Amino acid sequence: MFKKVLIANRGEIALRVIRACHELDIETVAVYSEADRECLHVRFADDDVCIGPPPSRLSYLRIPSIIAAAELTGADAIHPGYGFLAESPAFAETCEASGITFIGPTAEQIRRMGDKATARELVASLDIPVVPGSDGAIHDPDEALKVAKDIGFPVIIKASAGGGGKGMRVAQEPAAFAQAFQLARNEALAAFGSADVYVEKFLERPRHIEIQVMGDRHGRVMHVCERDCSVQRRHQKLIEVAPSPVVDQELRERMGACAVRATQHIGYVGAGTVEFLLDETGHFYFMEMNTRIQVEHPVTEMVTNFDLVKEQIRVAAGEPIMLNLSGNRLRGHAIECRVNAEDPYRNFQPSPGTITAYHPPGGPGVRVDTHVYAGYTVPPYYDSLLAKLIVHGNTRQEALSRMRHALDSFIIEGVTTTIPFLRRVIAHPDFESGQVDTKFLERETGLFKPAA
Ligand code: MV4
Repeated sequence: MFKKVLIANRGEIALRVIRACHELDIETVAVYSEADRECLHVRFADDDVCIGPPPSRLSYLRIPSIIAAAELTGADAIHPGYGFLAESPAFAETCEASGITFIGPTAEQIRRMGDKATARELVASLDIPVVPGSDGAIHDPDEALKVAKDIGFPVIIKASAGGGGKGMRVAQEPAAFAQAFQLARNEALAAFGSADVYVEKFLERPRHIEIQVMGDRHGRVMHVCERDCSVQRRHQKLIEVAPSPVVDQELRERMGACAVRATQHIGYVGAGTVEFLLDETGHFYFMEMNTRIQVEHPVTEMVTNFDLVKEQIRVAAGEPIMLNLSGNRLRGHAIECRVNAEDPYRNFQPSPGTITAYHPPGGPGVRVDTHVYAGYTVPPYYDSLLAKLIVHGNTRQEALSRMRHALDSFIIEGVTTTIPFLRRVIAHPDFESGQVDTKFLERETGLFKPAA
């Protein structure tokens, strides 16, 4: 097992990883920017190194500084968390070249799934359903239009290097195609340095269902239940649940088997997520694979009792995976709300500042993953996640009720938060009944205006 793990991240996920390491009797190293001196990850780690000025490209994204910090402190492994360098093949490669274990998949595995057009082709070759569309990236606008007419409108044009909604355009009809195609290519080039795009049939009201997977160095891959992340705003997830209210055991096993097949095919090691779109008729389609631990991993932990971060560390050290859903029945329902320092009634504008009062909710089935405390100043440089509020209940009704009351008793003063907005979404009849798709928040424009 590792002796000392460096956490190349900040915020709640850095604390989450430190906790897992300490439970495994592994020492920890925090890295921090000049804006993060007062952060709890610095306090809780056994060792810490300042890696540069506040902007992340000069600190949390600077590979040489992080490698130097690991060498200086004698860390034998690095956990990247999510965001920052978590899906950087160059970082994974540099760690390995420096004799430090990257806690995650290999650079090659990150690369193969990072290109969405080739990932799509790869899984299609394994008989995993993909939305009808082009074979790989497509460069010529006339050829692309021909493909679009073949699959039928509306179509969606997506950046191969994309993800998170950038470089994506919908064309409702042939007349709108040429312009949408050009816009998607321009945006892809600007955002990712590659103009490669591919074309798919556009599904009007899909749900976003993702399967958590874990692979070990012995060639075994397990799936660990789905999450339903259909409540999103501009490709930012706001609320995630496990299990999905619309996925039964039969569908779970079919989606899980597909996720495992894709993951196993590339010899994947570590935690990963295979994302699917699920349409109104119950058909599912591979969308992309994320090669990291995700923000919403706690909902899976709550319904399975598996510690996904500990397992990531164990498999990186060469141990066989322990978690195996078959036999371990899912218990109850979990819901996560992401609480951000943002003003939902001003277009989710970030609201950095000092937290003057803080009291988290508690009680049975309530978990708060956070790095904030009274007196903490939320810096303007990073994403505005303050806390993840996760509840568990024996039934979905119990989980919903717990979430409502937990949100009501979550006190954060001094910065504007999304708590009142989350309360309204949770109370919405369509959320309560589980009738949400990826267009839910777009339709419910009333939620974005302050309550009368
Ligand atoms: C789609 C789609 C409909 N049809 N693909 C959005 C993010 C990117 N990863 C893929 N996305 C979508 N792909 C087809 N063929 C709708 C979306 C989409 C979406 C997906 C999941 C969650 C929220 C979303 C919001 C808008 C669009």
